[in-house]
Amino acid sequence: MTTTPVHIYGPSFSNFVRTVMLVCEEKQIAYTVGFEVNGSEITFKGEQHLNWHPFGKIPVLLESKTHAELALAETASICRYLDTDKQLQPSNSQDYAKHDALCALISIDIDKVLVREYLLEFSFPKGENNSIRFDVVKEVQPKAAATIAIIEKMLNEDTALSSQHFTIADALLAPMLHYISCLPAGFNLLTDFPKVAQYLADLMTRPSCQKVLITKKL
Ligand SMILES: N[C@@H](CCC(=O)N[C@@H](CS)C(=O)NCC(=O)O)C(=O)O
Repeated sequence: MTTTPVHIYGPSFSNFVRTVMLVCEEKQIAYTVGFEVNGSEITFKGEQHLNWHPFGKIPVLLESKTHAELALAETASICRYLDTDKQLQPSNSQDYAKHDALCALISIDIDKVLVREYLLEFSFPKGENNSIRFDVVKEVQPKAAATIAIIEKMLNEDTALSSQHFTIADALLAPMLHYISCLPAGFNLLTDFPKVAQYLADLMTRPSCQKVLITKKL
């Protein structure tokens, strides 16, 4: 692809930034990560960021080539771009399409419940004096558990997740599940879902996951 490292704009604690980091690790693509680009801090949701991503989301992949500069938004699209030899995606066209749909389900619906509605209340609490609103957590918990149950069901079926081959779908899901597994007892929903717990344990044997999925703070 390129000898100059790609840059992943965004903080390394973000689940989606971690997804791109995992893909870079798996593919041995050199990368840097953070809000600093070429020595300058690029303000989150500032003019430059909004030029790269109209909704000011992260990550944005930045790549400099001799003749062109690329700023690419949207995690799954970034991952597909980096996966030039398609090693992280099924080759059969139907399986390829199903994997693509799975990536959308994970990055839209699963992320919405597990990260936006559940995990973020622990990491960026919105209660008084920045305290965790346990009433909010308790209200969302059944929905979050139902979402993990959907993943458990997927693991019983023939999906890209259940294969032994690491895919972009795994890279999308692993950071979310890892953060859930780091929650205190009673909130770590994985304990009720043995297949999901085993799936994460298997992923955590990979050097990429051991390197990227480290801190507990989202
Ligand atoms: N559809 C986007 C979603 C990315 C996203 O939601 N990123 C979060 C951080 S993990 C973010 O930018 N949050 C800030 C915001 O929504 O304003 C993608 O798949 O890349």
